Amino acid sequence: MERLSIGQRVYYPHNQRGWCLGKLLSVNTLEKKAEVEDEETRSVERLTQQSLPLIHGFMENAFDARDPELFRVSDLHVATLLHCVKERCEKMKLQYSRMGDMILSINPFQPMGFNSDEERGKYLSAADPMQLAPHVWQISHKAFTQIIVRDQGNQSVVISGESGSGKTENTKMLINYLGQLSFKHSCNAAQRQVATQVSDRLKWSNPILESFGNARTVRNDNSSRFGKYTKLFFDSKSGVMVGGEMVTYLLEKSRIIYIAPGERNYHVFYEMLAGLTPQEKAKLGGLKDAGHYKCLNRGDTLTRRGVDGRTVDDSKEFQVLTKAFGEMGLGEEQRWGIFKTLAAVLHMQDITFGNDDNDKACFQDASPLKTACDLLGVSFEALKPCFLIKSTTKIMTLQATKSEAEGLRDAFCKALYVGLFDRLVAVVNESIRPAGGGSGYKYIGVLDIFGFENFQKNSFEQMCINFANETLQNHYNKYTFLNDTEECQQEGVQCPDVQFPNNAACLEMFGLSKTGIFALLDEECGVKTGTSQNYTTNVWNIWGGKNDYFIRPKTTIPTEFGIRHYANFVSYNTEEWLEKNVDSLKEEAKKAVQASSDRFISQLLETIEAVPSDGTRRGRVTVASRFQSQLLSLRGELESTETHFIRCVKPNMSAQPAVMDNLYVGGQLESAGVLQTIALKRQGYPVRRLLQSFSAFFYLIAPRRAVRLHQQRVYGEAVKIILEHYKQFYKSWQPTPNYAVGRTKVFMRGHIWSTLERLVIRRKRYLLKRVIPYLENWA
Ligand code: AD9
Ligand code: MG
Repeated sequence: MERLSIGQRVYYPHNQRGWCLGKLLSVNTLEKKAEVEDEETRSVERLTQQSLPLIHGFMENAFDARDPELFRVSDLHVATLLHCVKERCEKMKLQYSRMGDMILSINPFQPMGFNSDEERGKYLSAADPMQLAPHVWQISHKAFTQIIVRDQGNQSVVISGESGSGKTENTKMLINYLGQLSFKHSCNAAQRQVATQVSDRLKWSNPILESFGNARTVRNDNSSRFGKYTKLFFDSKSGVMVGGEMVTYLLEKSRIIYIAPGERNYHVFYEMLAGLTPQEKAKLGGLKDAGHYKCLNRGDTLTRRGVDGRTVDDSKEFQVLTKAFGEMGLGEEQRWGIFKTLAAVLHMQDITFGNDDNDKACFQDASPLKTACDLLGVSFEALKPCFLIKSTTKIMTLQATKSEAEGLRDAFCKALYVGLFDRLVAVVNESIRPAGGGSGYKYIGVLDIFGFENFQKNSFEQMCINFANETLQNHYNKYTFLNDTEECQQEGVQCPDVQFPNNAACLEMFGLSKTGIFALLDEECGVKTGTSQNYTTNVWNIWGGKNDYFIRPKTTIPTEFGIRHYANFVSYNTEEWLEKNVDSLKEEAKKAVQASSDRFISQLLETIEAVPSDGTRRGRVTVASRFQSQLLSLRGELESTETHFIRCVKPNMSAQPAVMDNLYVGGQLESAGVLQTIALKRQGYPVRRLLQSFSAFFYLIAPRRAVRLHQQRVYGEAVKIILEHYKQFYKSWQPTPNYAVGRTKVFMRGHIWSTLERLVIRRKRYLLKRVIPYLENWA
């Protein structure tokens, strides 16, 4: 525990309310107890052994909430940072702060004036937008300047934060701004046409991809259930955006069949059912309302809230969607192909199976399948056996049980939906791809991935999502750390041995080629008799007690294990992982669809891998291995660019504007690397100031020689003298090195800066109280 005095204002950790401010009433070091009077509630809180060492003295003037640069918070502690951010969010109603080169964004959960088109215009027309208040637009501006003005290499923007923290909204703003910048740079009609066309198409791709790839979850009413990396190509001479390209990652398939309480299926189903006319619904096999379908109503939630906090009108969204189809060049035939596929998925969910005399599956009601086949233009006779037969070899045919038949039906629905999603991404790509492909152009890549998730029950999807976030975190750590080292080298300052938070061992545990958590799953999938329990036992045996990130649960039933992710501890339940890891679309089903009389539908399953009829799984590309290799290439891609980071924070769980939950946000600041970055800087030299501004700031308390040197503009020497001078008086400045004077900047530890700052403040107060009134009287 720090040395604290009774009556002092302190931050203390409260179990429910996170870091709070209070007055220290008593401390009993022998019994390891303390009492604090909370400033907000006025209640007396008794602190025990665990929280006692965490009490942290409140420092006056530790931060100025009006200052958007969080690195200038002089007391680098999570509580101080949290209170600074809280004041900016709650009192000043601000969304963005700066952390050096990064932007920290707190989801405002309401439309804000500073995000308006008018404000954007100010950034676009400013001589130097970096001088304006922090905003994601500055990241766009910076990335653009790097490739167009400074002729640097390709750029990327990584937007991270947990689910519902505002990544997707920020991504849209970033891309939109780049489109505007491109337009601003176009000098003739032809260029203007290209610039407008590309950014319009990018804009219209949003309603399509969000309808098909976003859904309401308990964390976010518009949660992205896929990752998206958008590359925007620029003509480096003119600065005009000439096209784009999108890569998507791992759309969550299970949602098409199963949704948890309080959640919805993909938006498009509700939008379509709300927006189609009764005649159109009749044409689609007699579609009913969303409430009718189990796969849509199971979550007991049929609506969602929009950006303004009000319930979204799904039928209006449907109009936007159909307009977007038109803008993307999708004709009537293709649009109907899309609706027919969606309708077929819904109808097929109504197929019911029963048991025949041999306890094997038979259709109880096959009419929904007939309807679906008619819509898909697929032969009923060809598709029917795909649900009833498990495998066929030369020797025998194995019939499916009732639950296996249901599984085969669901796999078919998932394949259709994922195929449709992939097709739409391809349509978007075709419409934005630059003439001749992207080679020869510089690009800015923007990554908006599904945020870190921790539900009550976490399955395979959550593990993939969290693994992706873990991978990005690793990129962030390395990147920040290396940048730090680089600045030291440029300034000719020796870098202290900085320990950066390294989650490499966690990533390795997932990715090792034979014993990794993913490889073990693939191996189990290759075993005919494989089960998720065997898989879990293997994971327990290999990783239990051997890796700090792995937690083996106390239970003896092997269906669970826990991972200490960078953001939080997550307990995973491994039921159905084998099925989820292997695409189980049957080859015959794929062939039946490929033979469809509808051209659009016949091409839908091209990207989907199918299982051979003999039922073997060995040697096939699994979901896990595909996802891993996708992430690996994304990683390589990011490493080849200059990355800019935007850290998004969700202020509270209930999506309320301007309310910050200390405990929740404190956790995010700590885990998202915000504090790790600061801690990292703290181990090194967190405070870095230009020599001139440092010597100007401490002019009032500088020894005479330093003042003289400052006047002669020999700032480096002046700074050295100031620091040497005060070093004599402060024990805490030992042992060295505590500071270093570089070529253009002075590097120092936080306490040196705060000591000097206190001295300056005291001197100013003295002057204000004593000298100035005296001078005034005298005048
Ligand atoms: V997830 O990982 O995809 O589940 P995101 O993408 O981080 O998540 P998203 O951008 O979808 O979160 O934001 C969640 C919700 O917060 C939005 O649907 C809006 O209702 C709200 N939001 C986010 N950003 C803003 C904003 N700049 N202004 C107003 C916002 N509301
Ligand atoms: Mg999102």
